[in-house]
Amino acid sequence: MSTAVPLQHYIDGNWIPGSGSPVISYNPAHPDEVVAEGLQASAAEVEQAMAAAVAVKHQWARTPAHDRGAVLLRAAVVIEQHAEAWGLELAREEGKTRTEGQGEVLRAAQIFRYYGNDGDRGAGQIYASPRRGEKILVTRKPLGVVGVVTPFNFPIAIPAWKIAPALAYGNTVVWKPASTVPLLALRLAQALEAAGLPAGVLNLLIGPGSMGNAIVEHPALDGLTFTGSTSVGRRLASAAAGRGVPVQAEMGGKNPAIVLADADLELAAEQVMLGAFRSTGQKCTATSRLIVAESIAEDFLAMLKERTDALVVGDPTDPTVQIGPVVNESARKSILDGIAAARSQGATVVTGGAAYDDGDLANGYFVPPTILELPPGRDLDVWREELFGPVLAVRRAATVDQAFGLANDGEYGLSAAVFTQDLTRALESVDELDVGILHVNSETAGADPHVPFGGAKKSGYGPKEQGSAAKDFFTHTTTVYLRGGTPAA
Ligand code: UN1
Repeated sequence: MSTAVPLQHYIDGNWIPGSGSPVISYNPAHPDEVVAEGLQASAAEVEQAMAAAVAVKHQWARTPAHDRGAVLLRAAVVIEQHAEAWGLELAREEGKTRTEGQGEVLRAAQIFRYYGNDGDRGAGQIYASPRRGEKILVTRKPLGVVGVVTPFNFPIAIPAWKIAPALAYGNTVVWKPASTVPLLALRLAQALEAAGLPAGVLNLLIGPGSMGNAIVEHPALDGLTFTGSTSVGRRLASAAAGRGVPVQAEMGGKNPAIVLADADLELAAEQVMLGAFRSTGQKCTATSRLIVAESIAEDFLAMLKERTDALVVGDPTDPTVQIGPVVNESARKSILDGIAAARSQGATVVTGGAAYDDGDLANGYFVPPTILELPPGRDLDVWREELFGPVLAVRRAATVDQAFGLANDGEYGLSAAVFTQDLTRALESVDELDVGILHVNSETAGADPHVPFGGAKKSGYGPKEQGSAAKDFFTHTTTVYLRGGTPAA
């Protein structure tokens, strides 16, 4: 068994112990094993971190974009060099598999590389002027001090896709990661320190949820980016908006996969299984609803059940394991309660559905991959409420229109997948499905750094993330009406 890693905060270029109450992260596969521990930051450290970020904000904003990008590119190299070790730590602390953990670390490196190179791309636009002797330039400037609040489920990739553009476009950062899974936050800050990021430009505070409030209420805050639960996101977004601070919040999802009668069923079954159960369903983009054409439903559900039952559930650091635990006891309990409620409301269990009752799987925070079919024509909570675990709710649709209608039925609109080989149907789905991300013949999760990421409807608030959307959020424009002297006659 490895020893616990000491947790520290990174403020103004120094690693310091906190002065708050203890913070301990556990291995969710073996809850008696401590992964990392230390003391939380308290109000005094929030103050120091904000002051440090304010003190260097003009200097960092004035640093040429190329030089800021060079720091990010060096950080990408450091992250990549540690992919195996940090991926294993991620698996031990969060519960996703070792392969996924390593993949996530490499994804963080890819994101840093993308934004690192952005310093050498365009920095604005030039427009013609209706007046002779004038050009109109639209230039970009950083917001200033940005608060970054990140969730447990992608403890390095989500921070990367917020922090890399924030820094690339000249902002300084005060970052509060989820305290349930804090270790990879230390690793990312270490990578940036090793890459030569100047002191104060990034400040990391490990603390309780209430620290998010302290950051958003701080008078020096110039922007806030958040990913996490809908309830916390709405609270922080409204606090930020109330103070006139630009805010970006990525929140819940209840993402449907639609399998039409003409789909490649083998491909669809594999992708739906991966979308629903990879990372133990703990992605805001995970597939949590399946809408299957009535005529192929029996065959498709049998194929899906067979694949699901073949999944190896266990300690995610074991390379043969495909599904790890959920993050902690309260997550396990709320997911199992959601399954029990669905069953008592009349859902049929296709597979899974009951807690593990002995051995390692009962001791760790494991939830079996579960598929529940709703009774015909009835609406259940499991169709609408995000459980953030390995639970897939199924309904059958008699027509394509009904399938699209069921997919749009809900307050969220993050991602959707549609499985069909009919181009006409695929194109219809682009028009009909009210989502931020649509996958045609691939699972609902997954996101590339060069294109916008975020949801429609209640899944997101404010500008989207990644690609050019990140520049839109992390900068504001200055429109310059530029003239020289009197133009020649
Ligand atoms: C992915 O689909 O690979 O919190 C990333 C989340 C999302 C990230 C999803 N913001 O799960």
